[in-house]
Amino acid sequence: SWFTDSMREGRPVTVETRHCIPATSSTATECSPPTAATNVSQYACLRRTTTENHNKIFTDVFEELAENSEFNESKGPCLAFRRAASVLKSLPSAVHCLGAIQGLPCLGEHTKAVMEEILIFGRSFKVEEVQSDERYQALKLFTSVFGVGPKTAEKWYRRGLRSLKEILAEPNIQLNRMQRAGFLYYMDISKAVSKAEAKALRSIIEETAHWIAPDSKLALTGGFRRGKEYGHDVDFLLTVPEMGKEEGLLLRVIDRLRDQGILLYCEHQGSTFDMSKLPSRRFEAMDHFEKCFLILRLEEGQMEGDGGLQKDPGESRGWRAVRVDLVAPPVDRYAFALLGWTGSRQFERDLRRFARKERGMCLDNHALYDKTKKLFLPATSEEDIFAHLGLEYVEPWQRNA
Ligand code: DCT
Ligand code: MG
Repeated sequence: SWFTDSMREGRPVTVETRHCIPATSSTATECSPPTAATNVSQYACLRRTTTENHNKIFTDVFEELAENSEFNESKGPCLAFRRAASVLKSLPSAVHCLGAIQGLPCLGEHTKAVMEEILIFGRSFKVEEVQSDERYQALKLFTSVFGVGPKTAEKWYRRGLRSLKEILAEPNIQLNRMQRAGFLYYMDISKAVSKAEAKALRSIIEETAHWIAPDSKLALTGGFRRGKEYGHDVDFLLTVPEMGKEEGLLLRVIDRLRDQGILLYCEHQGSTFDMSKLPSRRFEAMDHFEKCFLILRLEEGQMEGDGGLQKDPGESRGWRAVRVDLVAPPVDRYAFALLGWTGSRQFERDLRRFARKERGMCLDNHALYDKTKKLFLPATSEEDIFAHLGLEYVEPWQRNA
């Protein structure tokens, strides 16, 4: 009520903070910036970002605004919101006043106005407007189905469809195989996957791979490698020490998973990787390695000690479905694939941008190319790649940008 009282009386409002010295002039915008703000880089690969996010109240809002911009195909604003969220995630403490973000990169007038709303009112009217928008709600719901991207979601929305039930009831809609699996396992795969579940899957797939190729290696990548407790899927890289021996391995692993009765869905993509076609001129969303997008059946009994399955209380069935991505790069591309698949997406974007803008190099999931020297830089570890880029090594758990 101190706030509403001061508003009524037209008095300026002080937002008390732990990290800023409240200015005597007492407005939300006028407290001194922490010294740390002055040396935060615009590149996520020059920042350390753990899973501990002290500014979730802002970053959640920015991520929703980014998603909305993406639905509206507003690329500029989308990137601006994503970058703002990423910078705030890297801060060592919570922002309590606008003064604290002075000098930080990637925070423009627009994003600052949103933050001011949150600081003063404890909520963002802008994001509430977005959340109550019928189109946003429908597109968010539709794209939450595995296999449904923004284009398909938009098409369904334009046909007047608003709920998943309506889509399933619409006779003229032809779902592809991936979308049918997405709907079939919707309740399970829209539930977060826990670290314990990821570890259980790791053991299962590793055992399967070893049975086929005893010298194969399975690496957990994606969010779990960055130390996240939960994810929307589980990402793995599968390799063998000898070049070329990876060919056909993934298909055999898939067959074996099917024999074990745990393969609920599989979309396999053969390798289209061709070193002679690199460096790629345009940015591609997907790399060219052999991979498969799976839905696996995880049994309660396969969970080791630390925790049961993530499912609704009262759910009696002893298994759940989990989304798994399995990628099989040739071993000489392993370091690049590992770096790329570890993410986060924002960290990867900024690594590539840094390489291009600051080093005249071209980085993707396959290779690092020096455009001045006109040569590919070899790497057997992630450390090698950071070294080529002249960057201090950033540990996976510091890449949650
Ligand atoms: N990636 C990639 N190419 C793709 C898809 C993903 O290089 N076509 C990278 C970017 C991040 C990483 O792989 C893992 O992708 P996600 O599983 O989507 O992200 P995540 O960080 O693991 O998030 P979540 O915890 O929600 O799975
Ligand atoms: Mg993932």
